[in-house]
Amino acid sequence: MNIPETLAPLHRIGLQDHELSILKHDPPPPGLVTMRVIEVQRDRVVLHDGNAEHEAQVLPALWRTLATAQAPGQLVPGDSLAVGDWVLSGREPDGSLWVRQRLPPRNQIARRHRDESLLVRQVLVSNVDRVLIAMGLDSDFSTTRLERYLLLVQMAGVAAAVVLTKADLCPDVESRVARAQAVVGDDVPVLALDSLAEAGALARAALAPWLSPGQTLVLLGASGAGKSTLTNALVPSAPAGTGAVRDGDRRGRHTTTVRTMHLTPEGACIIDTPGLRTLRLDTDPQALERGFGDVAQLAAACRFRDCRHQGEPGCAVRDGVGEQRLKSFHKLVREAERDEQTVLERKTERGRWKATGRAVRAWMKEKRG
Ligand SMILES: Nc1nc2c(ncn2[C@@H]2O[C@H](COP(=O)(O)OP(=O)(O)O)[C@@H](O)[C@H]2O)c(=O)[nH]1
Ligand SMILES: [Mg+2]
Ligand SMILES: [Zn+2]
Repeated sequence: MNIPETLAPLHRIGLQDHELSILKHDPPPPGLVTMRVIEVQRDRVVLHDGNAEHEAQVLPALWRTLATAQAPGQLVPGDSLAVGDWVLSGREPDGSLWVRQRLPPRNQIARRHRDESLLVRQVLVSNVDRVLIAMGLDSDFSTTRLERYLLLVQMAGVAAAVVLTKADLCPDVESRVARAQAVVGDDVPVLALDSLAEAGALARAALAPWLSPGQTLVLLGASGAGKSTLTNALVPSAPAGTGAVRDGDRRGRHTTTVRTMHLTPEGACIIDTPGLRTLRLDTDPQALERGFGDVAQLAAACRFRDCRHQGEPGCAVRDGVGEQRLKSFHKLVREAERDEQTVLERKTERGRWKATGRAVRAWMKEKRG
């Protein structure tokens, strides 16, 4: 990649060919500067220009446009600025910095989230090269959760690795590593480590293959999995919140939107995230089957083309994949179907109210003459 000198600082914070070609093709208007989002709060963001951090506000029109965006064929609307995004921002005469545009992301990791009664799409992080799925080898260990996180990552088209933390607390590391490896398949690396050992040196060595300059990594996993501890091991200079000061001064529900990017000494960008209480995949049943590669492959040999692999005669999937695997698949399909149902019902309901409203107005008009 041939980087113009002016963009060199951005390369240090993860700028890649995708953004470079956008910026070359469509240079930012005078006064607007390209920066990366490293933290998102409810009412403001923190940006990095490759040299320093800057607090900024976001134009309400940009929030609105993103929030109501709905990709074609997508069930649930919603897009938002996320950590990892590249944005164009400019300073006002009063010195305040405003985000005006977002460059189209190269990828997004998003989940479906129920916000009060509405189903929305919530972007967790954008423009990442690899997701490290963190899971503790203690009581946090769960192969079904691992399966779900892996699908989230793979369906976003992003590479994954599984980092099993707290190896020091687990008496049978090898068998758990083997179980995790069996769930994720041979193409996804699985490693076990003790993030606290040798002041984090062990963790840094284990993750070295993914820490090359300009790489963006994100840590995902349940609360308590050891994500912040690992971040601290990788970024000794900028401690992430392990329940310490940085997290403590953030209030209430705002905390849940904070995802912070740090630079490692090797030059990689690492994004720590808060744990997700629920992880609802943003997908439909058809895409889900494609996501379960083994199911999709076997399904071609089922006798019925619309086989649901639930005991139909001549089902190749039922015999070919493990019982647990099939159970996970059906559970996720049911979840996706329920979401579809919810959205359709709400649409019908809205339609009914509109029709009632029209009837009432017509009746009133008639009465008034
Ligand atoms: N013994 C041990 N404890 C760990 C390890 N990784 C994390 N912890 C502890 O697990 C707890 C939760 O870790 P934290 O990083 O805050 O989890 P997060 O919620 O995923 O960010 C903390 O008390 C850490 O000290 C590890 O590899 N070994
Ligand atoms: Mg944490
Ligand atoms: Zn079948």
